[in-house]
Amino acid sequence: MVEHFVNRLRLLQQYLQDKVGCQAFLVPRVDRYQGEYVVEADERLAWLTGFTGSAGMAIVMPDEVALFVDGRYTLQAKQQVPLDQVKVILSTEMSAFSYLESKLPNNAVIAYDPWLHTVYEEQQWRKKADRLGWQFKALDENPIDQLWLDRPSRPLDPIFLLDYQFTGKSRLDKIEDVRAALLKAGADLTYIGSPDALCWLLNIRGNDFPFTPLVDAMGFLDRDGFVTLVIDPIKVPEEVQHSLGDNVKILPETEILTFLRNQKGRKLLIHAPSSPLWIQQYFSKEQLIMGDDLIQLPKACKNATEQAGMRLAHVKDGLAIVKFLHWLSQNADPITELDVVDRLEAFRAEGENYRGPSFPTIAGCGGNGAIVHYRPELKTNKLLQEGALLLLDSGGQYLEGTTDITRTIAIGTPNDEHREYFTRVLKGHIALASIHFPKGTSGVQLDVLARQPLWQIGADFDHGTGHGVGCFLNVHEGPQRISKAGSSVPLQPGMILSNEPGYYKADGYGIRIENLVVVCESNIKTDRAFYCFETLTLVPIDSRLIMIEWLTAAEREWLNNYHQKIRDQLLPQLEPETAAWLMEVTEPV
Ligand SMILES: [Mn+2]
Repeated sequence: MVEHFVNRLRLLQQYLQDKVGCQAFLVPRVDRYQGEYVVEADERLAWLTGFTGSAGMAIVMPDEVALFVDGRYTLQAKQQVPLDQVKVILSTEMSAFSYLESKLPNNAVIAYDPWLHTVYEEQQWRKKADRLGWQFKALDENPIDQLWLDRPSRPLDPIFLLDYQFTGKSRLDKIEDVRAALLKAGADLTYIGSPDALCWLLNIRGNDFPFTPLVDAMGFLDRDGFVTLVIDPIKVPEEVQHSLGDNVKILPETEILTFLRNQKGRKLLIHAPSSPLWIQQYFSKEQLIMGDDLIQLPKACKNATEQAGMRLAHVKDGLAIVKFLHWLSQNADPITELDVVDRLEAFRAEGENYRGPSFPTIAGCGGNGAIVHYRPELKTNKLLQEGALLLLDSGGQYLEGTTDITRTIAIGTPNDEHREYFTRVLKGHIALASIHFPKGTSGVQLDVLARQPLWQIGADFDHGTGHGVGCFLNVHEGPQRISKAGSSVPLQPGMILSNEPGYYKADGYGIRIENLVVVCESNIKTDRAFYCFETLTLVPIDSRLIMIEWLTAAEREWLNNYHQKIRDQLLPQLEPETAAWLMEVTEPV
């Protein structure tokens, strides 16, 4: 298998030498949408090098290839790429550009595909390029696409409309709001390069990407309220086109160049971190307005219908996981991590309007649980062993909403170390879940609440505490976030985030407790605007792992109220045996 990649790399090096004439060519993992999941036709980095991780970039030089990955992927990259051809480099130890600086002469030519790099990236390059005299050369065709003879075609699945009962706001109302912001920014049109933004705006969804119901399309919103939807027309069924109405013009990708050339003298608003350089090429400096993504924030603040949908999705998800946990507690046969993944998926699939997992399920037993981005495969698959902890992080896509939940489950009897760390993680989780905070507070200010019980003993976890979550969209979305180097965007009512502190002991175990929360108006008596979180996730927390005597009265009350809420919401829909089990594991402490 590895020989494939050796051959492909050689072919590319030859092509670059013969047809491009450059000292380096950049091959990022991202596609033109800069998203987390890409369609098969855009898996260029994997095709070229064998590396299948979700982030990374290769630099191809005439006699050397380097692959830059983050800490999650060094091991995986070294297993997948031909190591005698490709040097795997940890990007936090050396950036791609420091590396280039050590390798390339002044005045070197660095080639790139302008669809795959953003305006923001280019601004960063400029600083280096000017000093070193490097020339960045945008290529009209990606050389990999020329060499990849059996490249899969782009997905042709039809798009579908998401009904008002799920979206709670019409396409026209959304367009009108975003248009108002566009006029305020003094622009004539804006580019919509994130498929989730486009899907939200037009109330459409699709089946093009794994784990997320996005459409392989981009768009432009005009100051006159027209949306140009750049998509293969074959993907738009007649009745959908009819419903989209006259405000939405379908434009085949082959005509995008003509469309852009027709924008003479008009001002384009672009959001530098999400706009590909390709778009920018067709506008003069005077025509470009660098500004905000106009859709990200309104999309993040879920309306009442979306919030109700997210609650309903969490009832269905809660039922599935409770059935799974009950099954697990009854099961006496040996089971593996992959059995866990399959069984959980089968329970989720019973839910109405379920559309599949929202990301690959993480089921890590013992030491596997300590690998934060682990996902079980045949090679790593472990039996669940007596005395170990199982970390189970999974989520579902339902027409009503998206879920993401982690539970840590004791297999048999946990030891004191497990219980002590679990209890600290739980205390942090509860502190964040029960905080009231003034309007204007951002996630970066709240992050420490979830870490304090760990910091107290010199422990920590190396991931964010919370990410934004879309509504039947991406399981990871911005601008809201709760983390150390957090976003400074204030948390606003309707935003949905995860609350997921953890603790990991390498080769030992992983602990994480993750619920989704929605930002709400606080009911404490004050003359200021105060917000709080409502927890959406409805799955019991394993009380065998809690040092009850370590909890304060308020923490015990939170746990008991949480478990009571789960009983109220789930019991009416459970079979007697499962209901009895749920009663038992949600006994007040
Ligand atoms: Mn999460």
